[in-house]
Amino acid sequence: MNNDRSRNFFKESIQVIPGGVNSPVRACKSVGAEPVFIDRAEGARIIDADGNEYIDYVGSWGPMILGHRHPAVIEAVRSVLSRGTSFGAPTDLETKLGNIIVNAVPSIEMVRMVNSGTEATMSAVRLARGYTKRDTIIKFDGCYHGHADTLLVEAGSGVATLGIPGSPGIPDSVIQHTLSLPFNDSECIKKIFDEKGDKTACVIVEPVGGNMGMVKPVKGFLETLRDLTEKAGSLLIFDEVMTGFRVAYGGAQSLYGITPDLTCLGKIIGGGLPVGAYGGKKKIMEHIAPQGPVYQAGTLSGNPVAMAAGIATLEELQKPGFYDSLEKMSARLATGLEHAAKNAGIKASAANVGSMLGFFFTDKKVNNFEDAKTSDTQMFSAYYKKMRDKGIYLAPSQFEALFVSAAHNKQDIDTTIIAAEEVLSDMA
Ligand code: KE4
Repeated sequence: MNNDRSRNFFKESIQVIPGGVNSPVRACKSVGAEPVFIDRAEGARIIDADGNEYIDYVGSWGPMILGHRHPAVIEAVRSVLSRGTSFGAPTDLETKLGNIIVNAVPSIEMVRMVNSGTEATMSAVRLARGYTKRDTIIKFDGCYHGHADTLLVEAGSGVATLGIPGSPGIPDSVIQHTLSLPFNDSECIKKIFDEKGDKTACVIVEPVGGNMGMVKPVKGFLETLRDLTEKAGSLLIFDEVMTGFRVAYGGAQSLYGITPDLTCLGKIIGGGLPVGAYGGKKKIMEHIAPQGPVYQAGTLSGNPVAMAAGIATLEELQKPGFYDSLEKMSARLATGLEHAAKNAGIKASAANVGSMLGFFFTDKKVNNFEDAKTSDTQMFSAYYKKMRDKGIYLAPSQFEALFVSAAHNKQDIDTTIIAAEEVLSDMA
């Protein structure tokens, strides 16, 4: 595969951008590869600067659930562009997207738009602390909630990929109130709540782990979080930046029947443009400025072009049968990958929740970050590079999820499975 143009672009970008990328995991450092620079994308495919075409399972890390350049999204963006790009004043598009979200997500009665998932979780935690007047926050090892100081502790995603403990530049005084516990360990958090429940502002959790690879909640775990926080007067925050509108139209909370106090969203609700959001019960959200005293602001929050892309995307998701066919395609892929590994005699497991998939190079049942870290990351690196050479574009990290879009068809899935069979038997 010729990557000359990408290689030259990378030589240039590393002169002016740290690591040559604007988000660390894109540098493909942990898999010992160089990034390909993308020229364009269409449907389930992306095409790089050298004209190489790939079936895309990154989907811009989640937003592209419809596939790239969906006509409805492109048309909606074009229509707004004919009237302007940003006004710094309210537009009815923000109310329209807000209403779609309120009607879709069980826990959300009121919602604030921001520009990223990081802003959403950072603001939700500040709101929880302001509302409860408590300082302690609890997260889970391997869960990643963006790069706000208070949450960059034992995080997943790029932090796990690069194997860095957290980050320099965050004073102990800032994270002294942040506890990170093992995901899926109900006994552990029960003990912590016995000691600290009445000091805990919130528990923030990815209801399906997506930043340590894909890790499902074990039976009773989410229910325990709901029960403990309810009794202690703490808030339960579901970080659905990845799972929101991904695993179901109402997100993981609708799938598992748990109603959190606050929900963070991002990715899909922007349809590929920068949008995050946080929302929840009116009595909590009314504490947000200018209605209440908890401050949060943003120059481009609710940007009309981004709102239009989000509205067009969510309206497509409302179409009957959308999630059923996505689930079928995703399950087909997960089963195919698992069989490919088994037939090659390679220790690996695959699973999906809706169109969010995980593929671990370990035969251990993966219920938490420690389990995930038993995966053979060397095997993953070889797999990543060989699959990319066969035109399959995967996330360049064992600690990320894969995403299937509505644009992926049976042929794409079967091509991917065949590529995996060839690569894995070659690696065995
Ligand atoms: P952003 O600030 O990147 O929009 O969202 C942060 C975030 C918050 N919560 C969850 C559950 C997330 O998955 C994310 C961001 N996800 C990563 C990939 N797993 C974004 C990709 C990247 O960092 O480049």
